This record gives sequence, structure tokens and C-alpha cells, in this order.
Amino acid sequence: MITQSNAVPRQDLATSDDEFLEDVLDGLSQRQKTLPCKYFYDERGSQLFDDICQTEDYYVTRTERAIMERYIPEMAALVGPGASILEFGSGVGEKIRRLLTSLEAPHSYTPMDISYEPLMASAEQLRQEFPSLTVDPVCGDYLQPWPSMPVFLRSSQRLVYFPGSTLSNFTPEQASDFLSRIAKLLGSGGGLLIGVDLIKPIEVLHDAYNDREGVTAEFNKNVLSRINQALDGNFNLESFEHNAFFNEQHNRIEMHLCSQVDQRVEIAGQEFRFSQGESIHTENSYKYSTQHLHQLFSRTGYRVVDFWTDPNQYFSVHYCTV
Ligand code: AVI
Repeated sequence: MITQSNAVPRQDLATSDDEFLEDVLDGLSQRQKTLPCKYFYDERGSQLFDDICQTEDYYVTRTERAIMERYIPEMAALVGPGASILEFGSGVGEKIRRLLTSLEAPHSYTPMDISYEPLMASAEQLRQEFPSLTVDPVCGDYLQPWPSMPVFLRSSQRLVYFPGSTLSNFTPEQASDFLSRIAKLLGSGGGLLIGVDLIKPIEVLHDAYNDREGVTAEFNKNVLSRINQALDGNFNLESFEHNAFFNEQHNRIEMHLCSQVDQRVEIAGQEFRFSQGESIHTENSYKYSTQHLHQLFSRTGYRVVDFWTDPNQYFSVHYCTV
């Protein structure tokens, strides 16, 4: 059954316009102007991200899906029967279905997401599809202190599922902190099933973040539309250009929006100057080697039990225990 205990109203949990404004003013006041990548994901941005996942150039989604398809019986055998699963950033619950159908008698599923309506709708749907599963949605930002999750914590067979290489968008410090927090939550014997993108030839990375259809460019620029709409900004979208490149020193794709001209932009009455060529840094997407990942897991309290990749070794799925 769905417990609605955590179903507090959406406006209590989603980022407020005040926080959005504060983050934007703060980010654009830095020497290297920045915007937090979490603001990509309004309704339009989430739709654009789904579209990116379907482009030919963005290998991430289909490669992870292929690994899951091929090795899920092995993963399920390692997890064992009766698991209680917590998924961070569950979205519309698309990826969990495959796992739920493969695991032996999963006991409960706790999806955590910041978007209230899609979270509740997908929980309802899953309850119908898996009548014996307890579904306990929790609405919240997983980078903030976590809301209570009583169903998950009652279980001694805990599994955290963190697919999609969301870890890539964390700074190295955030990644370590987040993994350590999860390890504490899981406790001894708990498991982590996590999908993380790997280092690969630069051309492949470049094409994935500069797709031929221009969807990633639109996704990147959408954050400016969001600022215009929600924060009374006057960005001229035509005068900014999408720029994504691999920073070899930091092993990360960086996404920027580059001003094409000298210009001034006003947001909520505050003026920002841009010189021609100056950029706003909007996202980092870190690429890991398996060796680096193993060091990271071991530093944050895990033992790698097994991991799976695709034939090109573009992406990895790891199963670790605490
Ligand atoms: C969500 N995240 C893993 C994506 C990535 O590849 O870093 C976000 C994205 N940015 C541009 N394309 C996709």
C-alpha cells in the first residue's frame, strides 16, 4: 500500500522562488559566473532532459539500460530476496520497474524526488502494478537533510538504487559526502546499486553534450528562460550560446552559456554585465575511471562486490555493500 505519511504539500518542499533568486544572484555575482544545475529541471527542462536521453549522441541512458538488461539477473541474485529499496531522484519511476520485476519478492520501495505530483502519480501506478509491494514515497531534495523514511528504515535488507550517473553532477566533495551519508543510512550489510559514467574518448563525450539536434543547447538555455519567467529577468536567449567541452584536468564535461556580445541583463532589478565571450558555468559532469570509483567507494565505507560495463566500457553499474 502507499503510505501518504510523507506526502506533505509540494510547496513545502520544492525550491522556493526566494531560494532560486538568492542562488541566481549569488552565482552571477561570482568572478566566473555560475548557476546551479539543479535549476535546469523545471517542467520544460525535465522534458528536454528526457529528449536528450533519446538522442543518438547521448550514449549514457541507452548504455546503462543495455547493461541493466544484460546483467540484471546477476545483480538481483546478489541483492537477494525481500529487499527494501530506496531510490534517490526517482522521477517518474521508469528505471525501477525493471529492477522490481527482477528482484525476488521485493518488500518495499521508497522513491525520493523533489517533484511532488510525478512522485505521487508514479507511486500510485507502481502500487497497481506490484500489489504486494509497500510503496512509501518521500518528497524532498536528496542533497538536503533527508525526510523520514520509516518503511525503508524498518527493513534489515536495505538497498539504495542510484542510477543515471547523477553522481556525475556532484562536485568530488559532494560525491564523497553523499556516498558516506548513504553508507551510514544503509548500515552494515546494506547494498548500493549505482550507475556511473566512465572516462572515454573525448570525441564521444563532446558529441554527447553537443548533440546534432541541438537539444542539449536548448536544455542549457532553458535555465535563462526560467530566470526570465520566475525572477523577472530579461536575458535575451539569442545572445547566449551553448558551449560544452571536456576539461581534462578535472575529468569533467563543463557546460557554459557564452555571451555573444557585451551586454547588461537585469534580474529582479539587479543588473549584471557580460562582456563578449564571457560565460556562465551551468553544469559539470564528472567522468570516472573504475579505479577512481573503487577508491571513492572504499573511502566512503563500501566494499565493491561486483560491477558491470558495456563492451566499449563507456558506463558502469556497481553493486557495493557496507
Ligand atoms: C543528469 N546527468 C547525469 C546528465 C549528465 O550527463 O551529466 C545531465 C546532462 N547534462 C547535459 N546532458 C545531460
